[in-house]
Amino acid sequence: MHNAVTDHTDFEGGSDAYHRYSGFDIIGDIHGCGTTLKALLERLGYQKKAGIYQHASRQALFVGDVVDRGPHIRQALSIVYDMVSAGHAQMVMGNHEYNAICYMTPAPAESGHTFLREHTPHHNRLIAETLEQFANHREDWSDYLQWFSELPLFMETQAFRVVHACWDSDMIAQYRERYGSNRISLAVINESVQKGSFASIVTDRLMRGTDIKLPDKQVIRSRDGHERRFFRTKFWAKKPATYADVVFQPDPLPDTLIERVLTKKEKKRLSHYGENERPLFFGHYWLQGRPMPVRNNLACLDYSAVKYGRLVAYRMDGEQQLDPSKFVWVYVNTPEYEAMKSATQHSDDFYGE
Ligand SMILES: [Mn+2]
Repeated sequence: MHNAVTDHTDFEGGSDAYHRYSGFDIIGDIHGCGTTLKALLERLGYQKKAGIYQHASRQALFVGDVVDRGPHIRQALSIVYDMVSAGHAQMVMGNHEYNAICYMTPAPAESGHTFLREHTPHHNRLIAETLEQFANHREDWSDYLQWFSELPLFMETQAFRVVHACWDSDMIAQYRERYGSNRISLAVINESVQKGSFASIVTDRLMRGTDIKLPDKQVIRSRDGHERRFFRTKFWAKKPATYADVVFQPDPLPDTLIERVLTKKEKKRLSHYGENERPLFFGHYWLQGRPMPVRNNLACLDYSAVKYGRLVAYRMDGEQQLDPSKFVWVYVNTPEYEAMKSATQHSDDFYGE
């Protein structure tokens, strides 16, 4: 049997991947939802053999952001890491893995900083659960950091592409030319903390996407209480004219801004992924509701698992028009719902006797 994936020879994850696998399951942001990850892998037909989840004919591709926020970060990391090590999965870096390295790495003495990512109250809060859960597993944590520091930033086959937040063809071409690889490295990370450097621009674009600064020093407060001076934007809008044409985030813009006309300078900040390009899979954007393609060739797989949303996968077999029926997901229930469910089950058992 031939299909678009198995026929191609330029898979960046290693030349044997396309021979061994007839399809790929691309999985969204996990953020420490380790139990839900197990449930999703099982639903996708992966089985644990010799302690490692695997599928006879498919490979899992993770879009990054395995760490931070959730209750089972170590479990999630160990599942993903073991799968990647054994060749049953690959992963691109998310901004949370990148932040973790920078947070943990001492800054050069002459920089005037202590760490590559400053330990501000906001940054401390974002990584708190990860550090807490690794408090008694420091060696494991430093092994994972070492692994993060060499992850791919982007991946492509001739049939599809994967990146954490935004595919920018020009920047990716430049990245390959400059660093000769699709992977990050400590050298790139050290360069990336220097404002204005190519490494800082490209890591920010690929792992955080594009955004626009709110005019007149305005601030919006997001649902989780953060004050934001920027809003996240689409990287696929065709000839956008107003803020409404580009906004892409769970928090709506205030009515006073939504119809605001984009300036030339703001348009320059945007990026454009064409309608005829091969399908692209990404995470990052905290979507809600029923998973579906953003467009025929675009699928965001982040459906806010750690905020009691869904952990989502897309089963990719090389099709060039994404199929809404190929999303698979597992709900993350609130503790209250779980308690209610087990109470119901208990009474069912009781009446069944
Ligand atoms: Mn994320």
